[in-house]
Amino acid sequence: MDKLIITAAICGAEVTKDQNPVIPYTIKEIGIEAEKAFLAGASIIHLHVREDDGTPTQDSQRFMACIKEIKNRISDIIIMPSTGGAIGMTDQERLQSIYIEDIEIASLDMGTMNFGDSEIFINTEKTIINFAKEMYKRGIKPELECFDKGMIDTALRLNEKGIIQSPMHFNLVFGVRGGISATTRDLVYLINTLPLNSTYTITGIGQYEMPMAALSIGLGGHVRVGLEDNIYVSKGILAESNAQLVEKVVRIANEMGRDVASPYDTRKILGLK
Ligand code: KMH
Ligand code: ZN
Repeated sequence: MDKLIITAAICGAEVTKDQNPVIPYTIKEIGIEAEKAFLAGASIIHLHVREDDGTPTQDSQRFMACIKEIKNRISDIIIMPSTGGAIGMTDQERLQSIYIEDIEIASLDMGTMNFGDSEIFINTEKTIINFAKEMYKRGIKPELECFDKGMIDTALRLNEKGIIQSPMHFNLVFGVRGGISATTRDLVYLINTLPLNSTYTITGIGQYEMPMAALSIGLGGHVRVGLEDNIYVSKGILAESNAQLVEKVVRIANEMGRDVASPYDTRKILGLK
């Protein structure tokens, strides 16, 4: 098995300090959370950024400032900007996060879905193709965000057309209301539909974060955790930091005999430039 890549989704676009006061908003808070997550064992930071008041933004300047802050603290960490942004943002707005030098990998959302009780996360095929082409042009590997089986099928179809290149790297997300459920049955089902030469990371939302992580560690997949997906460290207890969630994954991996990947290992496993 490859070493375990741990991605920390430290900020997100939806969660707020009202829900958990340690959600980072400012450039400095984002830098500190990223550094602590790295020291705990994360090699990738999945990055959303905010204005100081918590408003989500895809502004290139703000992304650049946050990336600089993180890289000043840990020079070799891998930063994966979100191109999903927040619900309701335009495509043009969302793409700003990759109009920056030296981005190695970015998220690419593979379909439209209900997102929670009243929102729709819109990713038409035209949008996906446009984003994929832009990433290809810039030498950025897409992490294919799939919240359901049909989104994997879209990735496979665009791969056949040469719009998304092999080997593909997937993030399979379980437990968003509107997406696939967070069950062992569905996790095994989705993994079995992936091309053999692809890599995947698993994200479980809310209470499903650690159970899905443990399954992925055992099966040879990779893991994403962080406050974007889950604000609790255990039932009813708010996480004190992203690092606390990463530490939990490292403990599970240690118990299961899986080594954790450094940024160097991660670049090799994912074939990043
Ligand atoms: N904020 C969600 C609507 C991504 O980063 O690419 C979308 C999201 C996915 O977080
Ligand atoms: Zn995200």
